[in-house]
Amino acid sequence: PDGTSSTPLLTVSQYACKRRTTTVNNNKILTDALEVLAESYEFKEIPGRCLAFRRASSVLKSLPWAVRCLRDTEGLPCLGEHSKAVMEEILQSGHSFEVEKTLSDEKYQTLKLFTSVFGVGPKTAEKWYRGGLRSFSDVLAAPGIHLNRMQQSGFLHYGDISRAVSKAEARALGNLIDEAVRAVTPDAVLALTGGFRRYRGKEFGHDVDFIVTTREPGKEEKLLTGIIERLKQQVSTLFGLLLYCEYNASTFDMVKLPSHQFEAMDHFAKCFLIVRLEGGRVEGGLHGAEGDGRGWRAVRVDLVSPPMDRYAFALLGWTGSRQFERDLRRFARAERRMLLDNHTLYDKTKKEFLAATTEKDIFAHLGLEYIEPWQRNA
Ligand code: TTP
Ligand code: MN
Ligand code: MN
Ligand code: MN
Repeated sequence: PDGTSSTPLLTVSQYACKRRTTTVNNNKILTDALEVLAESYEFKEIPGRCLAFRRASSVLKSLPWAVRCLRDTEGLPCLGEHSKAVMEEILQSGHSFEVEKTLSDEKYQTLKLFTSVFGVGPKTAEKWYRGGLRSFSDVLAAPGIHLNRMQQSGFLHYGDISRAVSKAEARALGNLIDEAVRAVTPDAVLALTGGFRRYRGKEFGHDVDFIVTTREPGKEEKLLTGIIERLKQQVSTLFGLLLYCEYNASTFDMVKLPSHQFEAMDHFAKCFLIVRLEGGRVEGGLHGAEGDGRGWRAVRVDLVSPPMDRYAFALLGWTGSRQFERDLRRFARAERRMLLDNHTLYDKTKKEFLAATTEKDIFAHLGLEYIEPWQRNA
């Protein structure tokens, strides 16, 4: 190497599960732009285009160097003509006309705002938009709009739960959940998953995700309901700890083959919570309408409870990132004739389920090099 070229010496795989992606993003200006377009095609329900922009963005995130001109990207996978045109414009002028137009588009802005509320997905956001609603006050004042319990909590705690969760807050929550878990079953297994398992350098997440299970077969569901009961009973300075709780019972059925859908929800018992965390004055104090003059904040927490023999699959599936998971499944299917989801790995050639007790077992079954959680930020 003569040091004059910044092009990669090693080939970059089209699969995120064959790349190492930390939270250090050397191409943030480009990936932010591509993700705006991905999101706008998601709102428009054009999944193919959405995915194309997400893949392009993900490849750029994995690069240990900054793209300076389009020539630097020669040989990189997943960069289509459209993505390249957007990149070229930004590299040359600092802006992309299409991205700026999208960002100033009323529909994009409104759907982005509405989907930022806990419990409001693209379908509901679209319906509200078509009904002429443009702001939260429009929604809250509109006659005939029924908000479900989740959405009501989403609006009630909007300021707090749209504010990033710090590592210190995630740790405090871990202690709180751990205490509840120990009180129910001393031999339970509790592990941090989701974004906070992937971040090393990065300090913030949008919620805190945990896997909880027990070595006693069939007891994992009771464990989860036990933890919820315990949290409900716990009071801190006159207030309950649980501000919101949606519990989904297990619909897990071993006979089912892994789903072909990428975004399919898994069938384990789980709950989506909003927890009241005391001592919220971490990292520069509280902000926003809710924050002033209080010593607490609301935090989103997810708990999932797989049976112990499904633990490795659930951990791998919940650690993310979403793009990493999509490509793990795509790789399994296209390159190995295997079906992977949060519950199982099925070999279509051998017609058998492959057992795993650790994530490493699953990577090995797939013939993939092990990728550490903090390298899965695809
Ligand atoms: P999220 O908590 O939504 O995302 P994240 O933790 O990766 O990032 P953030 O900091 O923004 O919270 O989901 C975590 C992972 O769990 C994600 O890869 C998707 C997966 N997941 C499932 O597999 N099944 C589910 O039912 C849900 C809700 C998530
Ligand atoms: Mn998360
Ligand atoms: Mn998220
Ligand atoms: Mn989550």
